[in-house]
Amino acid sequence: DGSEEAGSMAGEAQADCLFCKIVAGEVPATVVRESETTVAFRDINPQAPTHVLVIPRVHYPDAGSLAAAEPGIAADVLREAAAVANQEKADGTGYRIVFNTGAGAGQTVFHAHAHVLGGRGFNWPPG
Ligand code: DGP
Repeated sequence: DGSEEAGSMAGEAQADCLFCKIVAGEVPATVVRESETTVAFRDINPQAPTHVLVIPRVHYPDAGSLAAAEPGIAADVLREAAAVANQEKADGTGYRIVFNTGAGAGQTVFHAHAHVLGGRGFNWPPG
């Protein structure tokens, strides 16, 4: 009925979201890949020789809500994550794709993102 405020509509850019600002080019980032629906850029605090974040251009707070609303774009994020690993030559030795979901799991930026980590070995269980 048009009563929903524009700023709160699903998938729309959020004025206070750091990753929406990176998508818009308002905050600089070292972009390594782009697609129609995603942007991939280096993490500012790398935890491995390859540490790239793949984000959807649309705003959803986490990977699960993205997948529920936009399954095609969630698949794009996964495909781009694998393409980053290949581009970084991290796929030969194995790499890790991580979606921290919720503060208790270490999520600090509430715009869905995949961490692509590679270039070293990884332990299981994770910390
Ligand atoms: P998470 O903790 O899963 O929400 O991951 C958020 C990641 O975002 C964290 O590894 C650090 C990274 N990060 C935070 N601020 C910036 C930024 O301004 N630029 C870049 N490139 N990465 C950022």
